[in-house]
Amino acid sequence: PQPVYLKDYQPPAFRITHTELKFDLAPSNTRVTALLHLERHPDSQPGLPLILDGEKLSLQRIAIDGQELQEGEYRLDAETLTIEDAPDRLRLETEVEIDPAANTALEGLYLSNGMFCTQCEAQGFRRITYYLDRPDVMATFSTTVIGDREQLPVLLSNGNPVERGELPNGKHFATWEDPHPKPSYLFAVVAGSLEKVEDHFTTMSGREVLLQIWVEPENLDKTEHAMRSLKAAMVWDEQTYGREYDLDLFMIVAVNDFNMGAMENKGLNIFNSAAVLTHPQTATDAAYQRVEGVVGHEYFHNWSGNRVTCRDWFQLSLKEGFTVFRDQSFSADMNSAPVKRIEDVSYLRTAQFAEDAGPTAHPVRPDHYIEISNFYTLTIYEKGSEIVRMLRNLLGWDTFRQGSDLYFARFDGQAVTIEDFVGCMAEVSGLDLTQFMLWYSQAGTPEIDAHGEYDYAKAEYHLTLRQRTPATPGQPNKQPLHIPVRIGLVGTKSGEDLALTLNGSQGKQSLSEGGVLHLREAEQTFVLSDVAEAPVPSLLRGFSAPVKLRFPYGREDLSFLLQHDVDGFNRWDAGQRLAMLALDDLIAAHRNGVEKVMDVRLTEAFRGLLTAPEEDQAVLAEMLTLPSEAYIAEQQPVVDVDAIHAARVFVKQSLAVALRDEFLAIYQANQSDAVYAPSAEQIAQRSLKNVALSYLMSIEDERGVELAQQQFEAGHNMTDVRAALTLLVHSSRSDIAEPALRAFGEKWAHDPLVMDQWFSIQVTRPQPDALDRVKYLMAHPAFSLKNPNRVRALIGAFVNQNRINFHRLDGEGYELLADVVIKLNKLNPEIAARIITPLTRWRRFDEQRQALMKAQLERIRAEDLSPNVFEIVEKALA
Ligand code: B3K
Ligand code: ZN
Repeated sequence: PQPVYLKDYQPPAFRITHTELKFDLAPSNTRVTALLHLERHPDSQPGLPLILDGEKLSLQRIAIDGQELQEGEYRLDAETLTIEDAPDRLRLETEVEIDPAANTALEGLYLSNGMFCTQCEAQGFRRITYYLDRPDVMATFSTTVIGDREQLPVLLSNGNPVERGELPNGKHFATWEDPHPKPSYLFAVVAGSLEKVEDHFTTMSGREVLLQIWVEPENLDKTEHAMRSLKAAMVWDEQTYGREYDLDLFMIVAVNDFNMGAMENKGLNIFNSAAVLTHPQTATDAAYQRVEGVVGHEYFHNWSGNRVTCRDWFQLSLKEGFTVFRDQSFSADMNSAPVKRIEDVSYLRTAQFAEDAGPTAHPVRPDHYIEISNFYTLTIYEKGSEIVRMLRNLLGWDTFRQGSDLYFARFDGQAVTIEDFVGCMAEVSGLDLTQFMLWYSQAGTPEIDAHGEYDYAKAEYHLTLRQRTPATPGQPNKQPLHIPVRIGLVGTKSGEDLALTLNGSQGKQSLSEGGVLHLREAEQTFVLSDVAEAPVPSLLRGFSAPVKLRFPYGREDLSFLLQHDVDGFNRWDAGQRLAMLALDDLIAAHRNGVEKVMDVRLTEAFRGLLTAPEEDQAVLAEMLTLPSEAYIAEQQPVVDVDAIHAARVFVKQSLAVALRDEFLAIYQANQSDAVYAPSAEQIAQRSLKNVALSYLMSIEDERGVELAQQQFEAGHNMTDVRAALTLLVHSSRSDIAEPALRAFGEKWAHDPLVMDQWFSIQVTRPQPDALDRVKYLMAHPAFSLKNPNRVRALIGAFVNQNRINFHRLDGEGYELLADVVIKLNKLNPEIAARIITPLTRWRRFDEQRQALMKAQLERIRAEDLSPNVFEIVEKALA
């Protein structure tokens, strides 16, 4: 397979003004008739042929302006249909046959549990019909869906329903019209035996919108939270961004087999059932929050993505980075804002930083790709969101909002580029964002080394920041970036924030508004004057830029910030840094075979957290959570899987022994019999209680075991049940693990989303039998390699969240993953190319593991590979 390059972008030779589609649905032979109203693009060179995309289609008929084409008047290959001498204006009619039942890739039209559905982004539409399948070709659509009346009573597509009726042979049809021109990737069809819940929304200008959530009948009681989230998202986007919904109908459909979380098809969002269904008995707090976030995300795409879309797929972060930023802000407003920030940053710093440090590192706007499906990455999404957040921080909210308004007004109905977006921000603010654009073109995580000096005599604080971005594949040399560094100086005597006066080339300037330093040079010293007392600097507040910042903090400094920093995020981060210092020592001790000794300062810091009243209980739960093994691994030059695990267990157990009564008190103080609600307050209580329980269970404290068992048996809600079950199953005692596991498995055998949790809990056990369990469970009747949720729950959880067992020194973990990748490569290349990720990181480990991982990558490379897996494996071995 050949790469596509951003620099080769050409506008399309033709455009499509209107698309008429007819689907005659049948599992193995669906007929798709397409009538495309085409005309030559005014900017294109004359005489260019008409080249349509099409894959896995069986062409039955082709006509131009009613005239059947004969062989020789068009050309077909595996990926295109070419017409050399197309007129400047034409109506092209094609009829193709496709096989949804055989579609295990879940791209294009496929069957899920007897229901027809589509996934077209990025290039799935070309598996439905011949088309100009690129985002800068936008057309209005009129779609007729024909299906069996009994088996497919519900027939949906984008836009508004305009007609339905009966047909011979037990069939019926429905016709839909979407008046908003859209690219093919936003097209959708759904047909099945579905039922709906309905609600209404009145937009800010007073228009009535009908809201529908379509699910399989047994899930009708699991839609309430999604509906509430949808209405909240609609209000939020009006109030926050001035964006109103633009059709009379908005539909969400829940589908069991889905590669991603959800898809923003115009007026007809299709969701992975895991991202829409909730019930207190079956979904955890995390699942509730995910549903709220994903419902918001897809809804927000209606403007950031659909009304204004991407010119080409290199611009993917234009819609994804901005929309993630929007959904993160929405969730922050609905729940605890500091906790949301902590969660998002934790995710970024573990997973995205790891991507940046590995062989698949790429810029937020890549300049080439082989398979675009491989670029729905943490870098495009999460780092892309951080870039938009930096713009917000540099401009301030009000100006940023003006820029957003300008962007939507100016480019409504168009397919545009990242320059267009940033250009609006530059225009409204007057800021020069030329250097800032490097964030989109340079891969890798910038590193900042910070040094501070307090000059008593002059009452000045000198902060020196040195930035560098490490080399990434294809980018050996990097330029300095424009980095917003939000800071505070906390007085060591007063414990309070000191006023910030920047003494720069333009004289003294107050930094009180936000305290953002603009780092632009490779090395820059900032002089802060009138600093009345020696301070401890609080750097990168709110994680103002996606960088690694090093500062030689002592443990006293960190304990001090943990107590006094007014920035909730940095207070948490100070705790994480303090824990990291202790963990580093213990990792070294483990490696050197020296006795491990717990850092009393960490114990005392935790004692302080547990006993001093903390206003924000949700933040407290985060502060009591130790850095994950994945995060610790990110900090190591060579990842020592066993030492990391041992050190973390040691810290956890030491804290549990020293603070047993305090944890018990926290547990008891947060127990509640209140009726379940996914409210910020209740979620905070539950997480605090369950963190406390996890400490007690880490030492298998008798009282702890008793409480975990009680909590499991009480069955109050899935959050508590799952937390308790995890602790029981992850313990070393099979006498408490097995009965609980069995009871849970029997109770929920009928619910695939709960069985996913049952799979994950078992295969993330730190006990040595975990790998055998994975193999055993792969043969379980509830497991299927064809279902992405099952694959993620069983295989994904094992390879990503059970590091000591996946990285077993006999290499069996690696072999198991390679076996799965080889099978999925044929069934579902998109999922195969994702699940392989941990193997691609082989250079981060010791020599022995490197060799074992590499051998498995080479074994995979010897197979007949999909472009998806090929691209990733080639990069990993390069
Ligand atoms: N836009 C979709 C991405 C689906 C692409 C899968 N190949 C999900 C989202 O970001 O909303
Ligand atoms: Zn998205």
